[in-house]
Amino acid sequence: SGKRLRVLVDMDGVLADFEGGFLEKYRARYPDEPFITLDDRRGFWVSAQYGQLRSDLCEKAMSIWQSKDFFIELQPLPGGVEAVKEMSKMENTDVFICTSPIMHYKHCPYEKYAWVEKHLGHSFLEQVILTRDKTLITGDILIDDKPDILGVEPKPTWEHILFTACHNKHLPTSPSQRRLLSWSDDWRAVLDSKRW
Ligand code: DGP
Repeated sequence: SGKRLRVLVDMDGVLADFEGGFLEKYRARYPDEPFITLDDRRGFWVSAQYGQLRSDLCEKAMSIWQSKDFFIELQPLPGGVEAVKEMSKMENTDVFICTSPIMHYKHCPYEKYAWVEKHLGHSFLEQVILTRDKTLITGDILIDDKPDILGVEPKPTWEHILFTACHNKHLPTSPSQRRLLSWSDDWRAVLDSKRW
């Protein structure tokens, strides 16, 4: 009862397999260059870790997600599309996909909309929020794999639920930080904990 619950769901690393798609295309394009297995990924920024491996690999990494068809061809992560469809049908629940496009804008924003249309349907385009600053968006919950979500608003309205990914699974979680280990984890309980 009372007001509606507003859930913000990140796209890359939560609904779409950015890390898996990146590694596959990086290895196909640069078969003779070293790479970082998903098990060895540390830190949110892929290009930073590749740059530490060898400085010129930073740009090579960036060339992958700046390429046409990178974002549209990302595979859905297990259970994500189903979970979003289910929560959007729940009573008193509004779901938005809240995603930050890369600044190389030639393909990414278009392909993010196309991905949502392909996997969630045309009408779900109403629920897409593209923003580089998620602190400006009001909501009760933000499900996101980025450990530090910062912006101009010092006190965002949402509670950040850290979605486990290869790059954040080893991070010690502060006692106040809640996690979703995957879409098999109890996301319904997380939503229910915020209802009133
Ligand atoms: P979001 O998951 O909504 O916070 O969006 C972050 C985007 O940045 C997502 O498309 C993944 C991408 N990304 C990952 N690593 C790097 C990186 O090293 N550099 C840049 N520019 N983007 C990255």
